[in-house]
Amino acid sequence: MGVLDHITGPQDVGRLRLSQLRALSSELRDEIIDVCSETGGHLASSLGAVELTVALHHVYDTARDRVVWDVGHQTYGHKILTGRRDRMRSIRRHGGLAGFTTSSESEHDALTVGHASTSLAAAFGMALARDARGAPYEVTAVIGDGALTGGIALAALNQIGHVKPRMTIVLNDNELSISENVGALNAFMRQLQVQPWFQRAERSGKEALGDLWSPLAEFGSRAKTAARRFFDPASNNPFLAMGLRYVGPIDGHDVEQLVYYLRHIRELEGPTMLHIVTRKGKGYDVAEADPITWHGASTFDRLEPAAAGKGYQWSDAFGDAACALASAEDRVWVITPAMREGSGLVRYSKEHPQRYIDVGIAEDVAVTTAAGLALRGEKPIVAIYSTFLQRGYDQVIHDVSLENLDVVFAIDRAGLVGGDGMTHQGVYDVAYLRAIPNLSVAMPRDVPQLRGMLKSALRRGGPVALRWPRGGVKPAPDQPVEAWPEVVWGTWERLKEGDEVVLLGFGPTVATALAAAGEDPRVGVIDARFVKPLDTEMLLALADAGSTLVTIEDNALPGGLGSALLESLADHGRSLPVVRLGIPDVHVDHGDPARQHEELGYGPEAVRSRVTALLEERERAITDGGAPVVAGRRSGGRATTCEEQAVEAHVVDTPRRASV
Ligand code: HTL
Ligand code: MG
Repeated sequence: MGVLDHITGPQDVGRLRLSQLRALSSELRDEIIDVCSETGGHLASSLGAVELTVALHHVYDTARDRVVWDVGHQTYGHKILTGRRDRMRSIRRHGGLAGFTTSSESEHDALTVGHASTSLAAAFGMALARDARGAPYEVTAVIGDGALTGGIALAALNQIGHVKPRMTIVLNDNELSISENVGALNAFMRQLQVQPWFQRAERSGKEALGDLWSPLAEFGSRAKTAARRFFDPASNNPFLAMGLRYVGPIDGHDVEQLVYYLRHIRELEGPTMLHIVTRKGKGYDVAEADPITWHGASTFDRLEPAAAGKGYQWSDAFGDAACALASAEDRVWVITPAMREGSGLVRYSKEHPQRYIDVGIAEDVAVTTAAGLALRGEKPIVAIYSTFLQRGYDQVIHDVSLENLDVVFAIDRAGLVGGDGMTHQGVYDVAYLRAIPNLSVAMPRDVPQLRGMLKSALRRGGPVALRWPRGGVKPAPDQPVEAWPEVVWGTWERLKEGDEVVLLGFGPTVATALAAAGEDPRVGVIDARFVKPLDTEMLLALADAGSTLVTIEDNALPGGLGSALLESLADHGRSLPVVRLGIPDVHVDHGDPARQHEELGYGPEAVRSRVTALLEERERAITDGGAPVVAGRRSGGRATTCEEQAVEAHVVDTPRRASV
């Protein structure tokens, strides 16, 4: 049995001798590789944080102290050490552990998280709460160099350096966000590492730190002097300038050294930043060699690892279309907030480097930069995930919509996203965008339509949000931009005749509708590709026909396509049975989207049985000479609205927190 086998919880890590920590780190690393090979997940970041994880659990009691991990994607080691080792193989899967820290999962998870850059403000708040109550616990935030590019992180630093609560900030610097990290701060951090001192330290570890490796009592002042000495001139260090005590950079893979620093910083008043340098993917050759590919791994063979090919994705279709549009029109730009790979922009970034900007994990900056470009006549596309555009909401309204600017939002990962779970679900954008004046919101059902919508959006101008899901799509043959058919703005498309029950799909749920309708002549299918502007003409024609409408959408029902229809019908004084299928008012956990669609009542099987029930109800109503059917209940008798089903299957139980 190794050291890891004796760890039943983090308290056991605290009891280990310093000399055992290295062995524990190496076993932990091995376990993470093993787990990820079976489950996939955030391998490279978790490997890079192994020694830090062990050191934090050696120094802190995470049941009492608060260790706030930013993003939470680097915490596989933390989960293994905090009583979840036997459930690791369920991570990111239906009913299993979450991929990020989640407070309902463990008392050792200080924050429910998944979006970047929140750790500093959250830890700052916790430190304020602690001090207000005179409570005896420590607060430590762990933030990556990528996450530090986010405005919320920088603004929190500004506060922390001003108020100066006692807290530790570990800056885990591996030079990478998902792709190469960007920005001036990043360049500054690179400068630090070419200091002769740092290179010596890398070579010979603690020896080079000679005078820093000093008795406890002297640590604070010595660290300050030492830090000053390393950087020339010291006042150039932005962290010092922001009012933090700064220590580093140190080797983040030397676990003993990490323990030493963390222990001594714990004794200091005020906020201290410990800057550690780590290697993403550390200890697993392929991941170290290509940490960008191995940032988020699919399952792999440990001994012969190969990154799994994904096939043609919606993101690729967008990236290819963006390349073509930028070649055809020299005012087209693409802006990404740190998601070059995920948004399908690797090729674009190489072909059009002059009109490609990665602004870092700063969605707000992405949107307002686009506004600036558009104000000067350029045609920017903001390529952004649905879940991350939430960070740029005010900017969409205040900076883009008010000016009615020519900005296209290319929204990826719209819908349920699978393993990333509730922090990353792309299900709110329809609701939050529909309310914004000037903005159009549409969703293509295939690649030709994606091309047509992008092209039409750029030609017609004004703000446009186009969205597509995570996952694969059938590629379309290459065609010059001129040959891409444009889309008549605000129109739907009738794909199948039938007017008793009419299914309205949106993007990928058009296929669901077609599958559910089958050959039944009573069931019609419409591609409701614009949720704004709505095709009112077609909608009113459906009202005239007295159809029962079923909207199917892979997004939140409140404020979604179905809601839009009902609002419009009400505004036109029409009343029609409308069944809204989609995601009710709950957070949906990680899992397999296809299975979740069925459970939530809008997968092909669920829709098919719903349609059968609706047709029967219509029949009964006609035989009984009754009023038109107001559907919303299954024929089984028990009221099973979407909300009730979802509450059964999907409620994420977030316990109320006790006072501490
Ligand atoms: N935008 C926001 C607001 N949150 C997240 N999580 C992302 C984008 C996507 N994202 C990640 S992990 C990550 C990004 C950009 C890179 C973070 O870099 P950092 O950590 O240096 O902080 P490292 O990966 O260990 O180097 C996820 O969605 C998981
Ligand atoms: Mg990083």
